[in-house]
Amino acid sequence: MTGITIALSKGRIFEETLPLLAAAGITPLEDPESSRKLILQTSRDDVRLIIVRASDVPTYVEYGAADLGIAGKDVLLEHGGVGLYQPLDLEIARCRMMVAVPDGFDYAAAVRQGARLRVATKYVQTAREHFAAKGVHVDLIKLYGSMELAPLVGLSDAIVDLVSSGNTLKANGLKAVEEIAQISSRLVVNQAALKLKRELIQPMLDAFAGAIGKAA
Ligand code: PRT
Ligand code: MG
Repeated sequence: MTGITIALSKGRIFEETLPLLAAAGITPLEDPESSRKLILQTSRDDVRLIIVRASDVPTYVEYGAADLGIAGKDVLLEHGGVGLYQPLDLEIARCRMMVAVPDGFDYAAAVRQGARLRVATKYVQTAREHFAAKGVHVDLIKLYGSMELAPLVGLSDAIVDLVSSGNTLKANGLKAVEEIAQISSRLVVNQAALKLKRELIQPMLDAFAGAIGKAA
């Protein structure tokens, strides 16, 4: 393919990416929420979008199945970012990766006492590094979603999850006790594609860079 393939997930990343794409003259010809297509043509003959799971974006770009992708820092931390060039923080889909526990749980005391904590999360690698750096002993339990449920049914003492408004924690009787990372979405580029298709990719990077922070 001589054109450019951009991998992104539907939902909040797709929505918040639209103004950035528009700045590069790219308008999707279909809406991924209503269309079942996974390859979307755009207003530009030389650009197509592929719709993948948020956590799969780095994989498509790493192997060159997509030239560019847009992925949350959470996903990139967990993936490791091997083989990916990350030129731009797009400042979209912002949130924080936090440690959270039930309202009545004294996290600071548990840490002080050197207690061994069971932590449920989708972000096993990132959580392992975080707690190791703090010298906190943890048993990590891998989940694929709805982490907030785990402490409520005795699966874990704590969770590591993303928090934006805090409403999900609150609704489930949980509180955030520690920040692991500030999260926003990044543009990722396949390193070989950047060399081979620079005349197509560079103007796109410039257009995205010029549009960051200007969307509503
Ligand atoms: O949904 P799916 O399993 O396919 O994948 P995904 O959940 O990774 O995708 P998606 O589209 O939900 O999220 C894509 C990216 O958006 C993530 O990788 C983050 O970088 C970013 N993002 C920003 C968020 C949030 N904010 C967010 N609040 N991703 C998830 N959440 C969830 C969070 O996990 C928690 O369950 O929203 C809930 C908390 O929200 P508040 O507002 O109640 O605090
Ligand atoms: Mg989701």
